[in-house]
Amino acid sequence: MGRSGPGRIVAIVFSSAVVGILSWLVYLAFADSADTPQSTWRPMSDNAHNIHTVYQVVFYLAAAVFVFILFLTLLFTLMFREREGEVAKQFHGNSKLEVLLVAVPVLIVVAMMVPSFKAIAQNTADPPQGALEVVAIGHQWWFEFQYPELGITTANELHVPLDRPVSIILKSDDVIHSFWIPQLVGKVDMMPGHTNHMWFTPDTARDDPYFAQCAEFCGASHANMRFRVFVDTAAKFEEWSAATAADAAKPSTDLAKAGEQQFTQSGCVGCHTVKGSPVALGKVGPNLTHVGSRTTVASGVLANNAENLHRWLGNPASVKPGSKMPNLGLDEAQIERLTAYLESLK
Ligand code: HEC
Ligand SMILES: [Cu+2]
Repeated sequence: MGRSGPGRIVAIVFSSAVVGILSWLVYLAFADSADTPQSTWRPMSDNAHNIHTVYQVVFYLAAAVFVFILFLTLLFTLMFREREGEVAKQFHGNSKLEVLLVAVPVLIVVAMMVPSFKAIAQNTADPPQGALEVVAIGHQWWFEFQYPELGITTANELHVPLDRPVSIILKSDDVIHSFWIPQLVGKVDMMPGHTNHMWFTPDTARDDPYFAQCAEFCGASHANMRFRVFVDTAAKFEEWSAATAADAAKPSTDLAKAGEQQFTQSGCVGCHTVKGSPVALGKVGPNLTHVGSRTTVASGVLANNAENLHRWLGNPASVKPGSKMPNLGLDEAQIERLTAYLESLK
């Protein structure tokens, strides 16, 4: 079968070159994307490493199959193409080939299955002793974080200490959401009426946040339901948790004091908690006790600054379509005061 001599060599060289160039382009695309902040190709926790190992096994096996099949397709197309004096021949009933065609895929599937089962068993095991417990609750469209042992309730920015296992208890207040920090852990569903668990041990502290987001379509602002994770050194985490467990700072400027009153008058207190305030006890929206210390507002969508707070208070739905925070029809002076108050909540 096939032809011999220079024709075959040309076909092999040509097919290899095409497949080689294609593979190189695919590789470049991936090598580049490895540095993007949501890439799972830079795992930074024990369980993220486990998941990445499975991913690599599957990815490289699939890549090998792809390259090999592409190469054979090109090669055979060239070698066995119809030409003057050549007649296409059909054959069937080659049992050696058939056994091979079943055995090789079975081996490939087993090679993917073993590390998958191992990773699933590790990731769903009980968290190690001494893990820090965090209850994460999904809301349309923001994340609430409670640290029962530290007396902290916060939102949209999760702080965890380096090298200590973190046990996440996942719940939902309304519809199904999914908790995903690509470089650290996930994704696991947050279900109404059912509690899920997972854990991870972050291995790289840094000042930059890890980006995270809801990974289960949950309505109009699903794409705007993000959060940030800060992996702090033990000392920095200690500092953060002491500050965050404390009552809110009292406003010191006249404008911020006026803002505190406005906060009650405009009914913000019915939906938001500010720890230490006798009236701000609402549980509908994010806990704002230390909102002034967060880097973002509106679940990671806006940088936390005066301009963006204006924008948010002026019309939340312009930032997040369908937002559960209503447009309260505030005038410019009211927004000014409220912004000063919110910024004072360090
Ligand atoms: C009916 C309940 C409700 C009222 C009243 C309300 N909010 Fe909200 N607020 C929410 C909800 C829900 C969110 C979360 C929205 C989201 O991120 O999708 C929110 C988010 C916020 C945020 C962003 C917090 C963060 O960490 O991302 C700020 C700031 C805020 N509200 C301030 C106010 C102020 C000031 C008032 C009063 C003028 C007010 N809210 C009134 C429900 C309410
Ligand atoms: Cu979602």
